Amino acid sequence: MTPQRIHIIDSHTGGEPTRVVMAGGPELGRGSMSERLECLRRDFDWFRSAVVNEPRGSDAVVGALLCEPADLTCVAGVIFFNNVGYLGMCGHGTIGLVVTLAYTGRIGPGVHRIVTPAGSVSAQLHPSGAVTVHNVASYRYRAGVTVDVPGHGRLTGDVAWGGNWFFLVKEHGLKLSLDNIEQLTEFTWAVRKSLSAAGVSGDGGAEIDHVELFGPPDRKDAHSKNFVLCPGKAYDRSPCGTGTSAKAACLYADGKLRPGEVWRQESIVGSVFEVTVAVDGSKVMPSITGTAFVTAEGDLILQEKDPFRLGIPASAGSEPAVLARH
Ligand code: PYC
Repeated sequence: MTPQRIHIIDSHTGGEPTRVVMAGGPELGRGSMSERLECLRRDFDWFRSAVVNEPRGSDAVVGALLCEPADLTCVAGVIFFNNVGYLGMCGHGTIGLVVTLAYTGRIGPGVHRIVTPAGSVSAQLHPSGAVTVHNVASYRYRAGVTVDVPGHGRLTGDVAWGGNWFFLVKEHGLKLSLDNIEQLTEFTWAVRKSLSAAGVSGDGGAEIDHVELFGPPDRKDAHSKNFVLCPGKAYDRSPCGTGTSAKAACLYADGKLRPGEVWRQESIVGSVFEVTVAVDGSKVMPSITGTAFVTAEGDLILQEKDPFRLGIPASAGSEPAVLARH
């Protein structure tokens, strides 16, 4: 029996991996990106698990399924996914996608439109290789929300949208460093569960599935350092594009970031994204700049007899992939 092959290109953006599926993905039809995402979730969730979960991937990998865009002004459509589910938008993943498309010769320096389930974004590939993503409209939804976190006490933060929902915390008493990842992960996971238990949500009851802690930077050229917990309990190695957008929306709302001013956000591994905002009514339009590098190109191979061909579900709780014949 011929094994199934999925052609992929891997990259990292500020340390955070992206795996772009170039060919071999399921047929999702020609609807909107939200409709195609629903089709992927409903009928082909095994594909998500096979691409990003162990033994081929890891909890940190974000997958990016390249789709033919319905809107021909866009260079690509993309659906982002991770170890437990799907992301409306992904900043580091968009930077990785642009660098990947440039690596294949499909695009060159200039501005390119990309359509995602959260809306269209444009990305500028600079001659230097850096990429600026003009992200979706971002805003602070609630300021100064206090929750009880069992074992940790009361904690106050902001709820903001940057393409995903975030709870952003400045006062937490934890050291933001790589040798403290375990404690940071357990703490932010407890925060996420407490938000859910207390009924604290994003607009329209949306689940807050990212938690972001801030502290002083280690780098002299940065304004702040962060730790970002992603939905599947992995931490973002990059400063998180959507998280930095949510941060910029809060800074703007507090009068601490003016349109056009640069904020440099350092990640837990020491990489940096720059963000500026333009204002659109009560929301901001963030532009995130970062760099990515291609790390691998090849085929994933799904052999019929391999009991783990559809991946090992992440411990943070995705459904076991359906072992369908495909
Ligand atoms: O860069 O937006 C981002 C992101 C979301 C989850 C992981 N990275």
